[in-house]
Amino acid sequence: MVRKILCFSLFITQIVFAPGAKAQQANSGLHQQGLIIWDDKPAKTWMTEAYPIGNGRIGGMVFGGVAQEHIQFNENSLWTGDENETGAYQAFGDLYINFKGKDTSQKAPANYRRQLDISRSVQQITYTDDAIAYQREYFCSFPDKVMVLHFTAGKKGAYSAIIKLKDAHNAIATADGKSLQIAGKLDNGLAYNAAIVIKTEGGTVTVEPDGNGGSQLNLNKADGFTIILTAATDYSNKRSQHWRGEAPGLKVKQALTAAAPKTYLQLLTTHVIDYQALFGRMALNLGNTPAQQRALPTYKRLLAYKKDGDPQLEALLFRYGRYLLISSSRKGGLPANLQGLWNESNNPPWRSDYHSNINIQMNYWLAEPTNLSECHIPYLDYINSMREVKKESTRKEYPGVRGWTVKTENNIFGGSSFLWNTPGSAWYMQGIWEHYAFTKDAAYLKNFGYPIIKEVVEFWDDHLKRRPDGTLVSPLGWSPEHGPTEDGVTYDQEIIYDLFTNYIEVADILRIDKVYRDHVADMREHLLKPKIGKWGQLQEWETDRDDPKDTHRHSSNLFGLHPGRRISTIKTPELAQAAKVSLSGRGDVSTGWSMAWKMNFWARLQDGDHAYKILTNFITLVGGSGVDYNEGGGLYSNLFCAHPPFQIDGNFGYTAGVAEMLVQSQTDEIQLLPALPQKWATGSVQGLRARGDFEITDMQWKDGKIVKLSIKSLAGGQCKLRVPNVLKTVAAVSKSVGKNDVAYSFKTQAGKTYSFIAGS
Ligand code: FUC
Repeated sequence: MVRKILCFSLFITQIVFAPGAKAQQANSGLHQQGLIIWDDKPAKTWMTEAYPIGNGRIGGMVFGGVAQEHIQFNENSLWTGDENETGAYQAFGDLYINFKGKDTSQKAPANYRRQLDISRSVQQITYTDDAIAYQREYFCSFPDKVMVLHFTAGKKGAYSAIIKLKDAHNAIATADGKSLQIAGKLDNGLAYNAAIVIKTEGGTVTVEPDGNGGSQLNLNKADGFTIILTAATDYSNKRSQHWRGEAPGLKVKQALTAAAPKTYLQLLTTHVIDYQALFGRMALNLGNTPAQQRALPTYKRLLAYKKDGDPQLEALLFRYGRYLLISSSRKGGLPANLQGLWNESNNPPWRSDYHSNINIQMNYWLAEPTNLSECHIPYLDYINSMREVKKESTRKEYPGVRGWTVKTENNIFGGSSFLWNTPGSAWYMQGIWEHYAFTKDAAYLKNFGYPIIKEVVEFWDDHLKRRPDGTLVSPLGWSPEHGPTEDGVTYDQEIIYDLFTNYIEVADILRIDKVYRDHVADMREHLLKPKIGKWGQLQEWETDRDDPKDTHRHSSNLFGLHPGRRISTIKTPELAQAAKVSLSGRGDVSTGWSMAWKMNFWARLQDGDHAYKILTNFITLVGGSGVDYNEGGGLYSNLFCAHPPFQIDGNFGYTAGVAEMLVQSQTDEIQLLPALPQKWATGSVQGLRARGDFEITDMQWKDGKIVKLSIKSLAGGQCKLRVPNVLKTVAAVSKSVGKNDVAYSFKTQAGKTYSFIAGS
């Protein structure tokens, strides 16, 4: 399913521990490339200031205090609930390192620096205290299955601390040699276990009581130390095993036994190589920010953005979405939830769950276009793992139907709550289709994708209501999350249209089920079609009742424009125009994910300047408590998207939106620079992917015109391009020059790269 793709190698070299001038130089290099988020003080709040690290399964939020280091950590299968109760994603625990003799009210020293280097997925903290230079370096390793925290100092014996491991439920920490462990069971019987081991240079470590019936570690006069943390539960994504697998204590022990003998540098190198194999596949340049502004702490940079703009911050935020996906969604694990995998509460907003009416889908819009196909797999596996339990719950709600669908709120055991979101599973199928559309992996499509798509089609085959004139409507739907419940809601109709389209294409590609394929094509033909209403809008309901003043955050009636592919400015200009009218009515300011979706809509409407306007609204520092969503969305100083509160879909949707502004391929052609805003008149991108298994290995543009272009065809086949200006090439191409753009079509061979330059 997964192949190796060209890797733009970045910086494997170790940076932060280079002393003085060298470290500054290295940091300025990263600033120049837009690869650093940083702050000049420790984090006070989890949601808005702490920085995330993660390996797709274990995640940490780092506070970086001088007197006390606090790392709140998670493991993404720690859930309450079961097949019936939704439950909630849980916090796992906290690691505290209380440095002795420091005043906790102490201000950060003047040269304090806390930074997240997203080129290597490493967090670094440096400061000088009492004339001693301190350095910390943290990361979460996917290959080694551990979080690693490394402390060094400019003076021998500088570190004395009390180290505590705190369970977020009620287990006490027990000690075993130089390690601490927490182990327990949630009410649903899910067993969990986390442990740390400490390795020291010089000094001593002793175990002592923590005053709460458990143990803590007492570190004395170490020159430096490394803590290795890991966590696990006995969750398995197999219903046939009642959602339970290997004991977590065993998994924890195995990971620690394997990681502990390795040197810090070995662990770091393995991690950076693994991470960069994904992150390094893409590069983006949208213009330069003056060096002084670029070097500001991120929260100040966000403030300066409103006045001075900052193209490198815009590109950094694009990269950050990729960083967050790699950190929260890795092959073999669970998909990114509403908060990715970072969660400090046992009662988090919306359970930090999997919402099926926009949120989990939006989490994955960036996966294929931004060259992270492997990170898409957890979502697809999740869908697969839910099938059997969803079939049962669907049959209870809709007796006699085949297939399955979902409610809005979902956990990891198939349990769900809130209302039925009947097109939810059909929307999931778009993810299953897209993975094929981008990779052309026919074995995946046949063995994995097709059976799932078919059963969801069968659900609609049984559930759709046939009117006397033959029109098919989805019964009693609800346009999220407002309006009446009634037949033929546009949200439902358009998602079903998309599902049927995907099914028909899959059956054609695999040359199977011809009779059923024709039946589905006939059903698609009879679906109630989108309508244009009295103010020129794309109707949200069959009845023309849309309110032009409705600024609701959901724009579900526009699904056919994005992420669907029925509506396009080229093929269906009237519907595209109606979508534009509706979208304009919704306004430009909203909650985080809503604005991210609007960037994507405007990009699909080929209006780069409007997409950019939304993008600038999205880049707004949200202050206050950061939880009141009537205040509008934006970003916190850690660049987490503020719904508010923190919700990660906006980060992912932003990255997808930028990709959509530069390359689109949802129709049968690849459009380059379809929605380039004037502000990005000159720039370059490497590594975006297009449907048909093409990679835009290099695209450079100047004054809105492409000057250099290389496209790699990984699967062969016809390549159809639509570009803003005439190009020169040595390949045999057919060309047609239009009013606003030029279309090219040429045959490609698998593995070959095709290059173009501006010309006539
Ligand atoms: C949907 C949205 C809310 C929020 C929640 C998690 O219900 O309407 O805005 O994002 O999901």
